Amino acid sequence: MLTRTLTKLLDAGDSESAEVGALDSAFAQDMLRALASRPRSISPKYFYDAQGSQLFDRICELPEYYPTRTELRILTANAREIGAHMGPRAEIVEFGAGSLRKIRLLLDAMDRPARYLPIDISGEHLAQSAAGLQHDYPGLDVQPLEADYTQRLLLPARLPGAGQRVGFFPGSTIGNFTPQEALHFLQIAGQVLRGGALLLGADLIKDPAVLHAAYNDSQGVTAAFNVNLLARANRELGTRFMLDQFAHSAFYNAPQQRIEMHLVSRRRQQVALGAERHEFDEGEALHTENSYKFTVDGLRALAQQAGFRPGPVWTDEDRLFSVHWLHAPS
Ligand code: AVJ
Repeated sequence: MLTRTLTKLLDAGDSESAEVGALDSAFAQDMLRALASRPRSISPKYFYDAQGSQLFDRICELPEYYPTRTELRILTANAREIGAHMGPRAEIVEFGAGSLRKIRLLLDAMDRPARYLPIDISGEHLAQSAAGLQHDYPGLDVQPLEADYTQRLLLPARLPGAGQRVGFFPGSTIGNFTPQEALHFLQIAGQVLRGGALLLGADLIKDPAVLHAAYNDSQGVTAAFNVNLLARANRELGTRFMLDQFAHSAFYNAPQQRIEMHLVSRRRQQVALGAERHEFDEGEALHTENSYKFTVDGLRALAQQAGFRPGPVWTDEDRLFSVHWLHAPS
């Protein structure tokens, strides 16, 4: 059943189409490192090629995946108040802008927003969405930036006459970082947003059964999203991962307060990357994602440690998800 779903959802990838020179890419380098290390793990940022971004959009529509729709509900219910915090002519920097649905909600509640700078690693997806947004908001200066915001943050200088610079980091993507990496990201964000603020979405600790279901949906879309990492490697790097020989595994690690996703080899097998051969034993895994969950107070403490001054917090009735206003250092 899983296999059938996977073949429906995934382009199996064809090693013939892997580009020459692709082995120099950051993805190739990190995949090589992942295959050589124990335990094997790779950054979840590589999920988001065109296909992965599409699969993620489908995850957001799943009945079990509550974060996206809950955050949208929180933003909708509090848009006026959030808009008031932003003030006139504000400039928004969005980290990891995906489909740009959430930002429209904010823009509509803001007083003459001056500029919007979406940053995303998936350039094609971003350029498309940004063009659509620019069309709908002709008075807004939209400047998409294809970049990896976990590596560096080089932003254009502030617009003359603009209001405060507000960072927007929705979706609980901060949960992909270890606590130490999250602290580091917040410190860098604090510098870029100096004198402004950060609007941050964070998923909350809750009944493990609810968390488990959100990453083990009945339609197998999350499984396909996970396996797409290997399909992408087949397409771009010429590896020949046998996609149906890897099982999606996602579970809540309570002591670490995180969902972990892994790809578990169903049998002993070899994969090739360039000149190297790597073996997976039966049951051996590639760790593909951590998705940390937070308490409201824990997140505020983390932000404070990075130099932010925590402001208002908005949550839903069931306290599934939280949205935080954090004042950046001055
Ligand atoms: C985009 C990182 C917030 O962790 O919930 C969804 C990614 N992974 N289903 C998350 C994801 C599996 C998502 N983030």
